[in-house]
Amino acid sequence: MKLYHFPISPNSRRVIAVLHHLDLACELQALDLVKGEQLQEEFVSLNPNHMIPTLIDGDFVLWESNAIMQYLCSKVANTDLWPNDAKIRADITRWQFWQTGHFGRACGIFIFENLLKKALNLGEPDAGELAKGTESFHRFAKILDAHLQGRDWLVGEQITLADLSVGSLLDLTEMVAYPVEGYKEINRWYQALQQLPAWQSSMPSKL
Ligand SMILES: N[C@@H](CCC(=O)N[C@@H](CS)C(=O)NCC(=O)O)C(=O)O
Repeated sequence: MKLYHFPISPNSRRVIAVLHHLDLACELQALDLVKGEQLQEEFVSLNPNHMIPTLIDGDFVLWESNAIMQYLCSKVANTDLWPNDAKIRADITRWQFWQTGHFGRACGIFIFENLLKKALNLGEPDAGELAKGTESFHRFAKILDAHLQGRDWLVGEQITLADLSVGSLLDLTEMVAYPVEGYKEINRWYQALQQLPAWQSSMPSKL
């Protein structure tokens, strides 16, 4: 297998953590998004969205980080990351959709305004956009914090794909200044996630 990725991207990191946790062999091919390497014809022919992460497994090409994570888990007989139970899988998938559709979009405003604009020479952060991002971040962070009260992990008693998908967003907290201080449960849970060996070994060197 081969995975196209960008080292500091949370979307990449959550997939690489799964590869490490499951001990699956996969060649990692970094694309420099700042230089626009994802726009090369060869890559666009694999993923017309020109986005990482993108997995190649023989003649099968798969994009969308959460789909890749589920696919990787389906390669092993059994894993706590993706237990073989319909309700647990639906619950994990719920949080993965929530990450993509809601909390991740709020975080994305901070990533664009406070990190990408500078990297791509697109000007200063827009205060109005950051205010919208802050409102949206709090809306969803409150839900996450409340859910984590009295729980170690998002779904069931073990760490699952749900924790990797949602937790990876917080990797960029220092770089993009998410207003996460005061969310006691989120901070406790994110600290615990960092103890997972696969989380540590998948930490990009540039973070
Ligand atoms: N929903 C996608 C998001 C992927 C994504 O946003 N990738 C960004 C980097 S984090 C990208 O490749 N952007 C390059 C571009 O849009 O040209 C996933 O979860 O895989």
